[in-house]
Amino acid sequence: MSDIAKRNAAIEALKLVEDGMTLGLGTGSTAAFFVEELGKKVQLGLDVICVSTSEVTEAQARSLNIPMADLDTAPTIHLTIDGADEFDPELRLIKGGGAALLREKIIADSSDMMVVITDASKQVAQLGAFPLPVEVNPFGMALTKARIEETLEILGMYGIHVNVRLNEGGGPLLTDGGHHILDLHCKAIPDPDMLGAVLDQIPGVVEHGLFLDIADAVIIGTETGAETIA
Ligand code: ABF
Repeated sequence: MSDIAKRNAAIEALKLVEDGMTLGLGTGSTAAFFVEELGKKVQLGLDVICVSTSEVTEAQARSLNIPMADLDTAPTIHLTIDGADEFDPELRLIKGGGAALLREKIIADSSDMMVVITDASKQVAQLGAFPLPVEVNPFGMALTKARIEETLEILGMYGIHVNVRLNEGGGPLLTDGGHHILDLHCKAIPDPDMLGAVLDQIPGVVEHGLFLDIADAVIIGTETGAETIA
C-alpha cells in the first residue's frame, strides 16, 4: 500500500470527525497518517479528545498536542479509526499484525462507530491468508499453544503452523499489555465466527485478531482518493 493511498484514506476518515467528539486512535502505519492529519486539524482549532490503542499511538498523538483522555474517564467513544490486515465482504477483519489487537478491540468494540482505513490489498474474499494473531498470557503459553492446535484440528483445520511472535532480539514479543502473540498460519478461515467463538473459550487466550461484527465501514485509499464500503 502506498503512502499516498494511506494518507488519502486517513483524510477521507477525517471528514467523519466533528467538534466535541471523543475519538479512538488506532495503531499501524495507516492509522499513523490519520493521527498526523488529525493533529493538523487540532492545531487549527478542532475540538476533540482521544484515547489510544497503543503506547506508540499515544506518544505520536501527544507529540502533536492532540488532547488525550484516560480510557476509564472517557464517557463514550464516538468514533474509532484504525487499520486492518484483512477485511472480507461482511467487513469481518483480521487485525493484530501490529501486536495492538487487545487494546484495539477493547476500544473498537465500545465505540459508537468503528471505521477501518486501509487499501485494496487488504480486501479478501475469505479471511486467513494473513496469519491470525492470538494474544496469550505468558503463564502456561506452551499449554495454551497446544490447546489451540488441538482446537484447530477439531475444527478440521489440519497442519496449521502456530508460531510465537518474536521481538527484534529473538525472544517472545511482549505486547503493551504484557502478553505474547501466537500467529496462526491458517491460510484460509472458512468459518471466522466459529473459530472466534472457540478461541474465546480457551484458557490462556486473552484475545484474538478476528474482529467480527465490529467494523461499520471500510475506507479504501487509492492513489487519487478513497472509496467507502459500508
Ligand atoms: C493495526 O493496524 C493492526 O491491527 C493492523 O495489523 C495494522 C495494519 O497496519 P497498516 O495500516 O500499517 O497496514 O490496527
